[in-house]
Amino acid sequence: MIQYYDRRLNVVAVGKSGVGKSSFLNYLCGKDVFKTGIGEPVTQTSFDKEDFWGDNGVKYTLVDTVGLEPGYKAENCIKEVIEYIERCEQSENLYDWVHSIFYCFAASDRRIEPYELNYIKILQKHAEVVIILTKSDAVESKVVEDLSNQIKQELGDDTQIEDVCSVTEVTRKRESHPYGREKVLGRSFYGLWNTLAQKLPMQVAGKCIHIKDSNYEETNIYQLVYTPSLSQLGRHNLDSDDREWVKAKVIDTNVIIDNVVSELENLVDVKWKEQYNIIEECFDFYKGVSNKAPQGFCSDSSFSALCLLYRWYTNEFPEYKNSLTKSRDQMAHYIKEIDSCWFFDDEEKLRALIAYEEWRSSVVELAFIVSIHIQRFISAYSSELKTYGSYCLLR
Ligand SMILES: Nc1nc2c(ncn2[C@@H]2O[C@H](COP(=O)(O)OP(=O)(O)OP(=O)(O)O)[C@@H](O)[C@H]2O)c(=O)[nH]1
Ligand SMILES: [Mg+2]
Repeated sequence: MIQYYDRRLNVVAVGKSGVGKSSFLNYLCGKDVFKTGIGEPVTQTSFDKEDFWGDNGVKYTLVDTVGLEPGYKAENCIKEVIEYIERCEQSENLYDWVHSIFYCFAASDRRIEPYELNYIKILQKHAEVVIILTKSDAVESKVVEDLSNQIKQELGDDTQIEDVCSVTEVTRKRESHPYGREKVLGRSFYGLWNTLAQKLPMQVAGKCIHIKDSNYEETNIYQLVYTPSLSQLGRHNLDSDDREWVKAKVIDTNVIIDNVVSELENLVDVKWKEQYNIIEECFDFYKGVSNKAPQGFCSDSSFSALCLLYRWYTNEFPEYKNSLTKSRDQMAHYIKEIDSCWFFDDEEKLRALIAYEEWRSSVVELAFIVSIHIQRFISAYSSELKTYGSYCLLR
């Protein structure tokens, strides 16, 4: 089993300038390490880090970012955060990934604007997002309730939201003391499993979907499902340009299909087994903090999806491959015949068109079946991991 030395949960705080990101991170780790203040954007550099140990024995790495300023700058900041997440994902060690984003929103702003909801939706595609309603001490509880409802209405009922106060503040009107830390740290717990559920299936099967063609450009297996007919492309006259196009297309498609096949083999034989180390490590991590964690990966829906894929691959695929080769050779033959004569009659052209159609339908069928198998595996695997995640967290 792979040994991971530095077990931890990585959390990145994101949000508009001045909402209290740095104060909140200071409150979480119990130290004044991130600079805070009023007015001009205070935090000037992104991705400054601080480690601390939570009371549950879990190590956290907190990451601060520059505040989102309206317009172009905000979009750039979001892009930088996503690039940071992707950089972290390059690592094979799951404790290097970003597990949660704390999207901070000041409750005192009362209503969240559509552009911010949009940022959250974008970030959700890259990591688990917990929405932190900062400065909740400054508003009535009804405001927090309305805001939570608004967010849930827009982003779904299962959106994770927590209201907090990060500072001690005594004014003539009120006396505020920090609260919300434990709940937030508990929520960040979902992060590791959910990142696994989000990333692992794609990491394992992604290469069967995104494939390099003969020009080393990335194409997608679903694109093959929509391989167009020559009349859809306006190439049914088969003049010399069209014939060149058909030849190039066949070469391209062959490369793609060969690559899909070798990736399928890799998925079934190698990659799937490698995953178990990561999953086991994740189990171990959760067992360390919750005795409710299941002993092992015992559901087998992703495994049976993979078995179906394997069965198809060994029993039926050769037949598909055969008919593909046959129709491809036939088409090459007709195209060559047309190529070699100055005047060809309609019948010759028709034979070539029929041959293209036969080839196209074998490509479409093959791509369709592979896509269905891969999709079935990805969704089974992802929901299985999510289920384990929630099981581990039932306390
Ligand atoms: N009342 C109250 N004030 C807060 C809270 N959190 C932060 N503040 C105040 O809000 C101001 C801004 O806090 P920061 O933590 O610097 O905000 P930031 O989001 O890091 O800001 P930038 O670095 O500029 O993006 C500071 O004066 C904090 O004292 C809170 O929960 N309650
Ligand atoms: Mg700051």
